[in-house]
Amino acid sequence: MKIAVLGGDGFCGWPTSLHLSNLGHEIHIIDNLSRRWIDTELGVQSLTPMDSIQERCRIWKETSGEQIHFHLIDLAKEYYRLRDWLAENRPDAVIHFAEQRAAPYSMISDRHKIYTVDNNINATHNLLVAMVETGLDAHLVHLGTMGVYGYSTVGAPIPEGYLDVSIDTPGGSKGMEILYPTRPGSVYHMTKSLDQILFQFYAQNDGVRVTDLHQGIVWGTNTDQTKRHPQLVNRFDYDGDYGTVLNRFLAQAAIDYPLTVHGTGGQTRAFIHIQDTVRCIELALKDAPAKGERVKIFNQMTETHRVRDLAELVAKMTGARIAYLPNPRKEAPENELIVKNDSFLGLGLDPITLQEGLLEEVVEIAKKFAHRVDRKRVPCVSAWTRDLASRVERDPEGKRLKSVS
Ligand code: NAD
Ligand code: USQ
Repeated sequence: MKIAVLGGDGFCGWPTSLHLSNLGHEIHIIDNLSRRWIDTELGVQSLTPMDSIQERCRIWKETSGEQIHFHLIDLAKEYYRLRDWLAENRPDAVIHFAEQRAAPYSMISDRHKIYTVDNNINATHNLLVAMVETGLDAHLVHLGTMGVYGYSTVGAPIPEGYLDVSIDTPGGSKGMEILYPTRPGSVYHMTKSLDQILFQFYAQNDGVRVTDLHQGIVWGTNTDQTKRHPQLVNRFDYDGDYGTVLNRFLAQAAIDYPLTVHGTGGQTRAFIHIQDTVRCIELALKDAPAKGERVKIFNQMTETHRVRDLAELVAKMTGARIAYLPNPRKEAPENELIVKNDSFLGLGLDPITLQEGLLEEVVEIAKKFAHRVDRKRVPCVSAWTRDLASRVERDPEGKRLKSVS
């Protein structure tokens, strides 16, 4: 297949591009490299040394013999270039990773909230309009998030996207299927909730074939392909805005920094290893919806864990100390989470779970590149409200915190 990977320079997009190229697909990465600019804005860098996207593609060609093409296009701002690229290249599938994906970044200030909404909603909407305008019947696979469901404990498993409800009408009770009600916990998560409505509309109105993958928190860094050459290494975010919880704990343990648990650590979240992310996308591509079918929604996660349990696991494994900190986020201090993921299991996913070996591999990588860590960039300082900001004063090493952006 000819596949456009939008956001293919990112943490999930790069290993997915390599995985699909390795399977023999023709890969075209489209990216505006905004994630690299945000690193510059925040004064931080990937823990692993990433080469330019052009250099990464050159090394992949040398290593595998396969060509990955790169196109610099801003999906949110360059509608006509995107439309013309799709019209000319007519990919069979489009994988859409290209959004601002950090909840803390989306909550830093009014500017960051507006940027996140403008970027994410325009990117998704421009893409859908361009597909309709060019009559492109490609399968659109979008990376959404488990966070659209919210984290209030309902006591029932979270279904894959849809909920059967019964409505009281004057003629009696009537059954209906609706999108699971969204309850986003950040401006970023809110954009993913809005994306769902855009997909629903264009699937219903124009027959666009969409699969929306509600992905949990991705951990790990290497995949079978990124391991093939040091310059194919994946990015690794450890900082307080982009670093996600388990990878942060593993990196913190590697640099002898207290593990930064927010609040009691009673938050339960869904997780998936990066190797399973790329495999799930391969599986989703093989199971495209038909024209006119409703949006397919899969929960792309393999297990759930409580934050404090993860911290205890990493502490036991490495001897790290745990710091329980005031939570900068407005979120339930404790929640239960049971999630259905039957679709991917049915398609043959054999889940990778938290094995010591894989956790240790991340610690080893973090130790190798520990000299690249700026300890001042480790704490989470982006607070959800002004009230919460007043509580987030000191980092776990006792120094006063300040925002960089
Ligand atoms: P990332 O920030 O590493 O990668 C996103 C890529 O998209 C970057 O290379 C960036 O430059 C590009 N991009 C952003 N806006 C763009 C635009 N307007 N035009 C062109 N390119 C643009 O993020 P990631 O971790 O790889 O996440 C990829 C997707 O998966 C995101 O949509 C995210 O919401 C979703 N997701 C990620 C995780 C996770 O734990 N990392 C979990 C669930 C869902
Ligand atoms: N947390 C800590 N300590 C930390 C960092 C985080 O206790 O040092 C806590 C947070 O307060 C939160 C939980 O860990 O309760 C998860 O935080 P996270 O930053 O790992 O994940 P999140 O903000 O939800 O976002 C990440 C990705 C996002 C994706 C989402 C999937 O950045 O792109 O959509 O995971 S999900 O969480 O399933 O919605």
